[in-house]
Amino acid sequence: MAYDTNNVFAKMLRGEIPCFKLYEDEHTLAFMDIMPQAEGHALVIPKEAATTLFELSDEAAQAVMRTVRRIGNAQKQALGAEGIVLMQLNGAAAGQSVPHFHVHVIPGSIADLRRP
Ligand code: DGP
Repeated sequence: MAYDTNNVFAKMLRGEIPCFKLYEDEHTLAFMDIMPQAEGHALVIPKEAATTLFELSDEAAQAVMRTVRRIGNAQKQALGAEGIVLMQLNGAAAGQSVPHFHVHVIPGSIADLRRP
């Protein structure tokens, strides 16, 4: 699937729209989710233009998971979270709404997540 350069996370990476930034390095950006499922709900994205896991390079996947672990550790420290839920949707059929690869990093338990 062709990458849509006008998606909201691509605009964020270009600095065209603001976000509550938590962490940034050469390959990744982490920021607060605008529609949090729980307190501290964060998103981690690669800077690489990838729509889903299936377009993501191995290098970007590794960098994303390194940042996910960093954010999860920060959530444990800052919020006292005992559990961290990771969620990652691929394709509109899975419910993915923003077509730029992202990992949800959510403090708490799967049992507490808001369901549609
Ligand atoms: P998904 O359903 O996995 O594609 O989740 C997309 C998430 O992106 C959803 O939890 C809300 C979040 N989101 C959408 N637009 C924005 C935005 O403009 N800013 C931020 N911070 N998050 C957004």
